[in-house]
Amino acid sequence: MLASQSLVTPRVTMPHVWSEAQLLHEPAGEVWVGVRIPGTEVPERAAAIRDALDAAGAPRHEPLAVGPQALETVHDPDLIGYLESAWRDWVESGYLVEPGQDRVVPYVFALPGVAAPGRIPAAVSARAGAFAFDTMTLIGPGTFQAAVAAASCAHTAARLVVDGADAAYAGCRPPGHHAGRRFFGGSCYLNNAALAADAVTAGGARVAVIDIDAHHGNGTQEIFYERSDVLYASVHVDPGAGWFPHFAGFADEVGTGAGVGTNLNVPLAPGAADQEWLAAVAEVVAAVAEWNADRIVVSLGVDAAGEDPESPLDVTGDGYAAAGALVGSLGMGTVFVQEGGYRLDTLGELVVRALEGFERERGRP
Ligand code: SP5
Ligand code: ZN
Repeated sequence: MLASQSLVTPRVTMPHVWSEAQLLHEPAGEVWVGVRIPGTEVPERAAAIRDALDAAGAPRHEPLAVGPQALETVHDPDLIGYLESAWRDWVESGYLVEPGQDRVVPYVFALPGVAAPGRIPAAVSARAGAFAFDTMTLIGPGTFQAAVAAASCAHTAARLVVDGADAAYAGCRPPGHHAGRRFFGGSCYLNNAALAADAVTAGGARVAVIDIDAHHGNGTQEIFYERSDVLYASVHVDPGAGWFPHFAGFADEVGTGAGVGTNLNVPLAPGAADQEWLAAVAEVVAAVAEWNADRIVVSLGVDAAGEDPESPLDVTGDGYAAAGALVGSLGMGTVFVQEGGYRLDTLGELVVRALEGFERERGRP
């Protein structure tokens, strides 16, 4: 064997779809209760996951750029157009100088009753409020390019699975599951997992999105709420106990219209650890099997880990490996899409543990 080849058996063999362009998004903090604080969704997150997967032997794939047509399967063209132009308009309007704001931040919000549906303000200062649901999801010079790169990773991973791969992992960053058809927030701009899910419905497949990020994926839920061919099932910290995204993620949200019965929320109490968390993941996996899904998209956030700065759950590396195995037991083509996870010292290894658990259950094809 050549010296340059690894002597270590790969721990992860599925393709890892990754683009360096995802590092171009520098949120430079977040505005929380009106105060600019250091952000948690930093480029170092993505680099840490990339490096852990490289070390685990996962083969890297470059994504194919996703175009507007694919993005418009899950997003309103107005949101895409806004995100594309927001930074340039902000600069041209002079806000970098007066009042001296170096990121796009909303100051008014288009709540029902305040704004007619679809209204986009003339003032650039007000425009963000037509689409943003929080003040923490800032837009800078590289944000749109990085968000499109992340979406491209998800879409390419989905294509690999449609073309017959057993599984693929998309190292998406910025994350996506809080972005809805016409809104963004929660550090998310474009919904990577929803894009992957829509792509794997190819050929009429029934698709289940299993969301194990610590937070409820309110954007993914909203996008598929009326669809009968996509089941959204999520395990997350209870918004009723005071946790982000605050307004959605409750157990009584079951879908609407044709989508009734295709939305499942399993909220957990703050402090829940492996035992309760895995019981909830097992409940969701059983529901997915019962529903007769053909393909799976996993919104893989690792922020449910103990001591993650953004969540009060207490899941271990063994817990993530067991969750990966539970998903693997479904025996279906699976697209993993990265969501949150903010402990820079552990998040790469947690992702590896989840994927390794999945592949071990599958007998490493
Ligand atoms: C993708 C993802 O995991 N998004 C979750 C973002 C959750 N952000 C919630 C922020 C709540 C306020 N945190 C302020 C911490 C101050 N110490
Ligand atoms: Zn999260």
